[in-house]
Amino acid sequence: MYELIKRDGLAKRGRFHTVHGVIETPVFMNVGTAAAIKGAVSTDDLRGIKTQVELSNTYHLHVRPGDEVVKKMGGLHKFMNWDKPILTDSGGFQVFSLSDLRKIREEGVHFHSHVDGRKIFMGPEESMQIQSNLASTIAMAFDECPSSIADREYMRDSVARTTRWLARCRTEMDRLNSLPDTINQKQMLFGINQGGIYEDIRVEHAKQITEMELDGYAIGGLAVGESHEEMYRILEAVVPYLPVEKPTYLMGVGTPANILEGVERGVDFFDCVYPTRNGRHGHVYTNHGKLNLFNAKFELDDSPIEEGCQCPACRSYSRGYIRHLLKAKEMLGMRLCVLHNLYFYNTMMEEIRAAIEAGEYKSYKEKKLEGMKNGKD
Ligand code: PRF
Ligand code: ZN
Repeated sequence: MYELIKRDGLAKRGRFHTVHGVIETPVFMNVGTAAAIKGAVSTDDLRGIKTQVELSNTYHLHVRPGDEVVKKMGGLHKFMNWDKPILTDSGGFQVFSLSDLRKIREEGVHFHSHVDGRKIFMGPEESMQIQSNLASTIAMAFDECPSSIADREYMRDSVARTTRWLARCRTEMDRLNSLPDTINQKQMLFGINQGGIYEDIRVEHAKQITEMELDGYAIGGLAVGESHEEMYRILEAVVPYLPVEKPTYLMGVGTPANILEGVERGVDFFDCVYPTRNGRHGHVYTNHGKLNLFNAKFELDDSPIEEGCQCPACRSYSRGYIRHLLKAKEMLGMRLCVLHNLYFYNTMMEEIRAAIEAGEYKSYKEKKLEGMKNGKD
């Protein structure tokens, strides 16, 4: 159940109630694709860096260790020792981005595993069954994420199929939630809006999926190669057609600037691999822009990544030391950068929520963007 607490322009400050606790929104979900945050970050670490929601992937966990294994181990929460909300992505997007030799049919997608090449079939029912076995808090609908350069005709057909798949997801999720041996019988389902950069297809699809009265609505198929301006244009076109009394989730987005712009256009949930992936490469976010800690100028720098940052890296270590760890390929180097980056994102979301509550979102956003731009290194 989503509670809208305050609006500031289109920006929403909300509270999403789940069986695994409350999510304060806007929120950034921390990505742990295979039930692990890359960079040797434990769930205990997550508790210390303001993480509210962990995100894992249906496709990866189905391939390894297998969703049946996770179910036998008591579900994802118990398996990874995380009792707060978990969102699982449906597998649709990962199948399209990771596997080759895939065939899309009305019943679902036939493809080869990226681990051992074995043949796998996944359709709406399979995706729901896997997510039910994982027992996440929120399951995502099985969708097709078409290429950003798909033509109108392909996009129309694809979106129509995604809508039919959504109806099947809904039926299957209702059935699974009523079974006695289902771990989370209150599993929620979010629908996903598609339509590429075609505003009319997006809006028509948004109207159709909104009728299905799901627990939330995601906007997929963005940040797949189109420009930032195009992404913002699509958000402006489609968000007004999604219900304000439900959460809106912009999938796989993005940079701090993308998130600030998304919030301004009414988005509640975000997720992205940037903080973890960049951290593993020694790229760290600060309020004065991004730093590359491999840079020689940090060799004798005894200040923290960001002055005043309360993350586990900045509280104890200098840029110079972390640079040394990264250069020596010590795992601790990556780990500290990932912890700092996730803390940076989660703290920015906290600031965003406070700014909306204070009715000062626009000025907050502009100041934040200006700072990150000015200090560009
Ligand atoms: N669909 C699903 N997951 C996603 C996307 C999508 O379109 C995207 C696109 N940015 C990221 N993750 N199911
Ligand atoms: Zn820090």
